[in-house]
Amino acid sequence: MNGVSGVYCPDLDHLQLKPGFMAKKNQETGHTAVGQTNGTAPASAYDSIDHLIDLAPIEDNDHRELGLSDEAVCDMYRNMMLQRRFEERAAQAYGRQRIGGFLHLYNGQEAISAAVRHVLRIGEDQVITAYRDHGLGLALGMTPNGCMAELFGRIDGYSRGKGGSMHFFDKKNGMCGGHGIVGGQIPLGAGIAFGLKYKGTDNVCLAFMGDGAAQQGAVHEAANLAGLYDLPVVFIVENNIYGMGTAVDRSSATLELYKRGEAYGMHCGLINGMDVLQVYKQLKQHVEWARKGEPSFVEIRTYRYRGHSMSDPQKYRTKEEMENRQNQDPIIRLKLYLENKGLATPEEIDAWDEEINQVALESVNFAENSPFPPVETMWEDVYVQQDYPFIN
Ligand SMILES: Cc1ncc(C[n+]2csc(CCOP(=O)(O)OP(=O)(O)O)c2C)c(N)n1
Ligand SMILES: [Mg+2]
Repeated sequence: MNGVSGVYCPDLDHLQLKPGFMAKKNQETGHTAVGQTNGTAPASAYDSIDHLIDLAPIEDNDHRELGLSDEAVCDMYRNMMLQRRFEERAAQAYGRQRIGGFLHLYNGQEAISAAVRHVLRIGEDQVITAYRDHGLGLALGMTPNGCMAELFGRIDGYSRGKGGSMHFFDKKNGMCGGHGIVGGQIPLGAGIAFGLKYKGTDNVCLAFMGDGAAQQGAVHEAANLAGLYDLPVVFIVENNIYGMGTAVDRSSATLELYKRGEAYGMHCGLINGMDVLQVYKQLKQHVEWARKGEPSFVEIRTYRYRGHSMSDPQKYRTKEEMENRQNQDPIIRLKLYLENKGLATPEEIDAWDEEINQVALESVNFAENSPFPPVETMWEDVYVQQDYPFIN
């Protein structure tokens, strides 16, 4: 038993799993327990993470050469900022106990969703993700008010307050959730892609998962079928290095997760998720392939600034590691780009920031003033099919 209360985490070192690999990793990281979520951070974790998980190269991109208008790149900035401020307000509201259940924040990963916003045909293409879903929802066009009301469990939320943080859905903008079972959304994503192809469209599905989810068996079954049936899908691993408190070098036999697509006859891609233009550039190519029925398996290396959820004491990583990643913040990076290219002055950007701050604040007011759904509606919206045999 290690220090995690109530959780049995055996020390596996003596089993000599993969002698040349695990033993070395353990030496480097000082980790002693699988699923370590408590205790002190290993002294060398900072070095080992940076050494093991390189964020991948960033090119010297120019948005116009990538086919993005000035307005589009300014929109990317504003949308990333909206995601950041919205979640900061959500975290505060959680602290005031206005939000119940889990709350998993996306802070640090916003460049991915902001790029998706400009790569997709929103409303026609489909997106499915796990429980860390606020950023993608806001990027696809879900309103901050409707999202915050959903977090508060209020009737004006997207699922009338019955879905909560982990289950953001919005049919109009192609947001297919919001799923709490790790990896469970990936076969669903393959199914959505199958449907898009079956209907004869050239729309695509982006199916997101975490680095932890990438180890799930169902992911591989779905990937195999996608390769076999030439499905219009891009599987995207948002590798933020941790699955709860377990670093990816402790959960994955190999660290180049994107190469898994090779086994299923797909395009593979590795993307630096701290630069929105880089994400846009590479993701656009994968989406174009998907429209032609050529699926991809993509790994986007990123970092989450907050704990796994609000109750995570984050003892598994060091301050230095965090600071090093935050120094590469995608919002600050794009802000500098906008200024350097003369797309916006610092004063204009400050004015946007202030406006966005107000929008996020207003969403909290909106949610506070929205009623809870009536108890009688508890069993409504459970099944779509009205004559489903188990309803009564
Ligand atoms: C099937 C299943 N197993 C375990 C859990 C508990 N759990 C919730 S989140 C999580 C970690 C997933 O990490 P990752 O896929 O990297 O996503 P991230 O939280 O980093 O975005 C685990 C193990 C779960 N929800 N579902
Ligand atoms: Mg992760």
